[in-house]
Amino acid sequence: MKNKDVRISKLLSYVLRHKPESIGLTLDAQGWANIDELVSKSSKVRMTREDISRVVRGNDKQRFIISDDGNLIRANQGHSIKVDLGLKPVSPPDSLFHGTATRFWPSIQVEGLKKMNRQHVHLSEDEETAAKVGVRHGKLQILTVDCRAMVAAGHIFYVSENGVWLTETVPPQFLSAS
Ligand code: HQG
Repeated sequence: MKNKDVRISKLLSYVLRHKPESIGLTLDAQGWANIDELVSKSSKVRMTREDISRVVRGNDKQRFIISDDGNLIRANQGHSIKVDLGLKPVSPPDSLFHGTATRFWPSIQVEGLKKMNRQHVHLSEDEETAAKVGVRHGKLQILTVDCRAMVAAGHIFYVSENGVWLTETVPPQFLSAS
């Protein structure tokens, strides 16, 4: 991705997931922002509607989605602000993965996986994706989540538009280090 597009993508992540008010933007209850308003309010990172649709199409993780009428945009997941993504419970595979840093493992073993600043704990279908998520934090630690046992214990899973698995919390008894 070009430098300019990376800057746009980062700005979109920041305002659509975390701090819309930083540019005076308001999201609706479902997390949607009006694209024209976003274009006019984003003064530090200048962008056009065309820039936005190019960044949304080319995004490696499909982080954003544009509404069918082309007027609205929202992040598919990763929010720290409260939005209702309208996610429906989905039956997960038997196992999912979570990539984290080795230094977090002692505390995770005691507390389980918590959602920290986000709305959900994020889990991946394959170890490769989990590894990419984990190395962002330091020395990689991959954890395997026993979803079968979690479902049996009444835990609920969701999957975002871009294939990230989401759940409220993963208690330590469902985690193993690999
Ligand atoms: C850790 C990126 C200590 C947790 C990625 C993680 C993902 C604990 C960190 C998405 C803990 C939170 C989310 C506990 C959890 N004790 N540490 N009890 N419970 N943690 O960034 O899952 O590029 O909020 O293991 O690709 O790393 O932004 O979550 O290391 O999909 O689109 O606390 O963000 O996507 O870190 O990443 P994060 P995450 P984007």
